[in-house]
Amino acid sequence: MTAFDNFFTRHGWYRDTSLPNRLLISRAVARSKKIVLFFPAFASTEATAPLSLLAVATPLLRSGYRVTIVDSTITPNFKQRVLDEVKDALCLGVSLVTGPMIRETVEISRAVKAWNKDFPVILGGWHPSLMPMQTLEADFVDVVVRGQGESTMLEVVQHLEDGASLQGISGVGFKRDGMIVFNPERPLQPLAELPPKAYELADFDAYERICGRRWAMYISSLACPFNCSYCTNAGVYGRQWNGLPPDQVVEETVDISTRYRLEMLWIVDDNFLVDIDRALKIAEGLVRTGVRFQWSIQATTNLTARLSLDELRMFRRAGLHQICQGVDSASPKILNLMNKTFQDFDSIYQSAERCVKAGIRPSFNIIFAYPGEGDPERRQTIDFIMDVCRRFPGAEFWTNIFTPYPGSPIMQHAQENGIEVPRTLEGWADYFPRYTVLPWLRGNAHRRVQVMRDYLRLAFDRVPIAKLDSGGMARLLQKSLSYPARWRLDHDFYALPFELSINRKLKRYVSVAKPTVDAKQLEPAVGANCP
Ligand code: B12
Ligand code: SF4
Repeated sequence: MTAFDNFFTRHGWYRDTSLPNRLLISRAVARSKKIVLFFPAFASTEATAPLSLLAVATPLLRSGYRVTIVDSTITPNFKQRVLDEVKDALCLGVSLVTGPMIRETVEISRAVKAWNKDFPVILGGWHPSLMPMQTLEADFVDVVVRGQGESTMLEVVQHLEDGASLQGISGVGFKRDGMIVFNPERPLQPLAELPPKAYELADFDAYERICGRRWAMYISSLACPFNCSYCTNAGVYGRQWNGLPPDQVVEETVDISTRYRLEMLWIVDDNFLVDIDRALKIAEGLVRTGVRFQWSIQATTNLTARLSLDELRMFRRAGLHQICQGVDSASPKILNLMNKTFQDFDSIYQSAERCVKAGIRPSFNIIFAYPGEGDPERRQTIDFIMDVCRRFPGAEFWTNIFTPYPGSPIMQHAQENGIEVPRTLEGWADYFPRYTVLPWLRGNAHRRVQVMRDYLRLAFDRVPIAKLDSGGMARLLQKSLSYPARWRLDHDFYALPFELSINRKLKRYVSVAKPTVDAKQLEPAVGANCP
């Protein structure tokens, strides 16, 4: 999005397009009380109910609408299902982030439009929020909702039902008489003012069949006070952190986990530990209830390191089993470029040591090939990973190749450095960290980093959310491959990677429950947003 787009979509404006001159809300569309929400597959086995749609659903349900969620991950014939469901519905809402989810968004929206070109298709979530103009330019999209969707979607639906214009609904972009119209942004609502998520709509049995584990996402706070240069969060949620009161978190998490018999909750807050007193009260409250379920959080290393060993042990007693933390690089130069100066190496080591001692798994994220990272900086990071994993067995690292997202501070710089920015909504479908080839990391250099990442996966254990059962023998063989993998990483030697082909063969014996709609078997993306 250009600065121009940004300004005008923020304050509201009109733009003439060469779109066919038609009213968005055709009188031909049934005035139904039924809303269909679609969640496209996100190429991961970490299947659970989409929190975004559960959030959007509550105000609709409370206002008397019926909501049907079709999640492609648990619905093999999802296209037909959506087409059947929309027949007597008022509109279709789709939630998506930048990347592969766009593929099915386009497929479904086009199919719906082929059935009835006047049927309203509404897109919401991170990608439409960050690229509202380009998203709305797609001929199969009628409305984009920017930012929080609870109140906006309800208002959109009410206006559609009444056949009224969407003019005046903040946070909405839409088409009218061949024009793209953006209303002003909707001010952010603190989480405490938002209604609880409609977990009752989730088919947890179906998710469990795919993932092998019964779990859900929960959100207890919004935003993050930091501003890492690769992060999109400030672009949508600002930097004004706000959280739910501890009692509410305890009550809701206990209720959800018992009601739906959940084994685990992933608390998706950007930075759960911003208010340490609140976090401690949540843990104390959970200990007091005596209800046991596992939970994991995302937090920065500097905040994790502020917790003493005793406090971490208390968190463990409360069920906390994993803290995802974005280390991102072990090069001070790169951390500086990432605007991550709040993180120092002492705190990373302290966090790893205390978490492991307390029985909490420290999960660290790494980003390779950030602009400015050369071989020496990458080597520093590998050495650091090896050191932490050897000194603190149980610590784990998840790596990605840098992918600049629209709305992040680094995006402009990345473009100047030759990153090709897709020009259409569909163009963003292949924009994905696992495939990313950067202008400064192509060909052999790119292959080398991918092989190195494969060896890192082999060298040290990691625990994904999805249950992967490799069987005793395969596990033993995989374990034995970890030693040559470590040797290679220590010596920076990746030629003739025969261990990787053995491992790939072994993986054939691993029974992975996977979404039938996901054609590519990809590494599970746990802790995608570890700060
Ligand atoms: C959980 C999560 C995941 C899970 C998703 C699991 C699932 N079943 O949904 C998993 C692990 C799969 C995942 C994967 C990835 N993720 Co992710 N993930 C998140 C996380 C941490 C929480 C999302 C969430 O549920 N929030 C709570 C809900 C309530 O809020 P929400 O999603 O913002 O929804 C609200 C609004 O957006 C809006 N809305 C959303 N949908 C809709 C739909 C309609 C119709 C309407 C009206 C409104 C609306 O209303 C909602 C309520 O207010 C966010 C970070 C964050 N702070 O949100 C990153 C985040 C969404 N992920 C991100 C990324 C980059 C990824 C990955 C590419 C990471 C990777 N390394 O592979 C992959 C991509 C997946 C794919 N294949 O496309 C980015 C997205 C950036 C972008 N431009 O789109 C985020 C923002 C992290 C970040 N800061 O960079 N992720
Ligand atoms: S990457 Fe994490 S720590 Fe950095 S700004 Fe984003 S959410 Fe905050």
